[in-house]
Amino acid sequence: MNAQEWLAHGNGVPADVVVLGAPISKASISPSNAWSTPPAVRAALARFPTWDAEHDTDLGDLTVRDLGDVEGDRDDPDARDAHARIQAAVTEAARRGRCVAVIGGDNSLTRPAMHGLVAAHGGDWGLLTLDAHHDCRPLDGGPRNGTPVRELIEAGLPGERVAQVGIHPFGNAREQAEWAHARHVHVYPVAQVRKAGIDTTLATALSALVRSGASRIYVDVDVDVVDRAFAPACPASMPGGLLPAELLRAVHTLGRNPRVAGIDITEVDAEADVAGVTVRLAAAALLAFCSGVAGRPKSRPL
Ligand SMILES: [Mn+2]
Repeated sequence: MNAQEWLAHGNGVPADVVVLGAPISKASISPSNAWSTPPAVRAALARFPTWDAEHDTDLGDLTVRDLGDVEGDRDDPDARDAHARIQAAVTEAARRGRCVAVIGGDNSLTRPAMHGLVAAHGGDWGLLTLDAHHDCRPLDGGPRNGTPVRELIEAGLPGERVAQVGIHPFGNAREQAEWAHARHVHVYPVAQVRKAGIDTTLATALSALVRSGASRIYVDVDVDVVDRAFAPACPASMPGGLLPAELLRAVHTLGRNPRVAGIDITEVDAEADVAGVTVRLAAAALLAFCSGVAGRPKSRPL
């Protein structure tokens, strides 16, 4: 059984991981066909086995459920209606399983997806982003793929319950960095990952969120956090980003963390990919997260 078959045939109730596609790209600041990515990621899973040798884990032991794709925004003037559909679908998905994994789609889906989880579970949430950007742009143009973190904070998420790993030195206007800093967002630039290592950086970021009161954590993976050489299908990826191995290690660690109840993988435009490099990385990230979930300490609730 390959990973594509594993995902297609999974029907666990409740599932350990519920997968949902969010094919949207109308809110993208740069031209993007990220709507095309969820089916491309599912197809790329056929390239992978379910066996994770590094962690001695077979994903076949994990119950998974693919709910398919939410209706996207291709036929709509903007992403607003699709955002509402994504939020409702994530709330429904959260009732069917322990972790929800949303495959985008552009990064604007992070606000409705996280709100969908908060609506399902309540509690004190934190947000951890793996992203080259703060995504704290002003909201005068409405929700875009550069605004979800600002939207979430302005809707009530305390800034100190946001941790951003992999911020790129040339990824943001000064105003956005200052906006995040003024709200006490925990920022871990890519240089810090390079110096301290991804494990230490992630442990520091997670403990900052917990110290700030987060009992549940939502993870936003914007694949443009990865170096453009390895993420050519992301409109805003740049040279000098994280390495694929660092991203995969990070999402595995996050999957293992019992506080993590949701993840999204965003910003890949499958139509702009080169040799399947980025889509296959997104597929690998989904599998690494699932392998982490499978490795959660058994004595603690998922
Ligand atoms: Mn982003």
